[in-house]
Amino acid sequence: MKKSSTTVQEPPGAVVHRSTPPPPWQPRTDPAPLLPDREPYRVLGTEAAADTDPELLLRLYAELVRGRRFNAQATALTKQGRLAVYPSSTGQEACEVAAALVLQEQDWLFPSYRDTLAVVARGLDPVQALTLLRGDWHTGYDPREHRIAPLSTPLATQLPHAVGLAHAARLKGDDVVALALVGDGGTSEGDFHEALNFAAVWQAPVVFLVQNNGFAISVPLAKQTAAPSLAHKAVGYGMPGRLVDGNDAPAVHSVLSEAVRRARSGGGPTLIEAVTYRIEAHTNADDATRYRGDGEVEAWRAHDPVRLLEHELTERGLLDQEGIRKAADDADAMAARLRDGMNADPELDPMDLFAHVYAEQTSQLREQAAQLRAELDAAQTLDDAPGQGDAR
Ligand SMILES: Cc1ncc(C[n+]2csc(CCOP(=O)(O)OP(=O)(O)O)c2C)c(N)n1
Ligand SMILES: [Mg+2]
Repeated sequence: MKKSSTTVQEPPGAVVHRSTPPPPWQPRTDPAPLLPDREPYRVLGTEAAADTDPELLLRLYAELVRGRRFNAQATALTKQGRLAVYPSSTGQEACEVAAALVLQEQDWLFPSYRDTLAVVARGLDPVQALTLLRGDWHTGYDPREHRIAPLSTPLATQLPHAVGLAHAARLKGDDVVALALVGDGGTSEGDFHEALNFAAVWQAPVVFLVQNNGFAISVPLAKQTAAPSLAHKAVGYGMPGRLVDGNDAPAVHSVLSEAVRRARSGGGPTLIEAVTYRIEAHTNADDATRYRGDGEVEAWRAHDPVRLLEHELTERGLLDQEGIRKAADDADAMAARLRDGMNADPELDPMDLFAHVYAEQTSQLREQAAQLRAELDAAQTLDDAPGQGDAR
């Protein structure tokens, strides 16, 4: 069949679209160096272990042993009614300890509710560190004095704060790095996105450490994200993503140190995913047997951060039975001090509930404060009345 050809007549004044190639395109930064390695970085059991400073290994070991003991003691205090709630970091001690050790005094730590150990390893008094979880008084310490932000319960809200502080410090010319800790579940929050986006755009001196402990309460990672790894998320923001074995203390210390160094020297933020496992339940109020099997827990117990480092140190003759006992004794002494501190009833003024919340109190809070004041005064009058003290 003969093809008919038609000629389209352009109406007068019509814009004729001619296909021309768009302006040349290329990625704004090369994504290859931002990508995490295929395997989490490890030091223990590899050649890198021999290059690690023995003094650092011993320091890490002592802190891990104290950390393990701290977790056990804090959990016991919940059973004794001395602590309202405790989210244990048993199994995650390597991340906690390394996070505290890589920071300099002028730096800032932004912890979540699971990071009491990092806060204590940074030097905060353990009783102060547990004040919030005892439910006694706001944060329990002065964040500015210790350069430790409050232990954040609302997920990921500490991340934009860390970025803001780091950016402000840079604008002022202060030598400050912010290290922000967050869980795997926290990476699904909008605050995570906003923090990482701003951090990269501003090249803020901030490091994000995601402790991927496998769960957000009962939600496993597979239901949390379809990303190849949490570290891969970094690439979308234009910062490097690093993957590390979160139970290998010198490995976490090394990856964190490098990121902190980079941030300090103006190289911008890093996202680090530490692959670890939450050995205990989410908190003492959770029953983990309802959503995971013993086999999984046992497999991770065999990759225990304390035993891994202990093995390395004993193999290399840097630690003997006496050293192991000494570390355990030191941890026991810390636990005894913690027990004593937590068993002492704190002197509290209930009116403090209303202080330090708003710069200007709302009318509802003023009303509630007045109501509480009246109730406290009435109770006091009753107490003061002769022979009436026991009548209430
Ligand atoms: C904004 C917000 N949403 C929900 C919660 C309730 N919540 C408390 S802990 C938690 C799981 C968090 O899991 P992950 O970030 O992995 O931290 P992990 O507890 O494992 O350390 C959730 C959903 C919360 N605290 N804050
Ligand atoms: Mg988690």
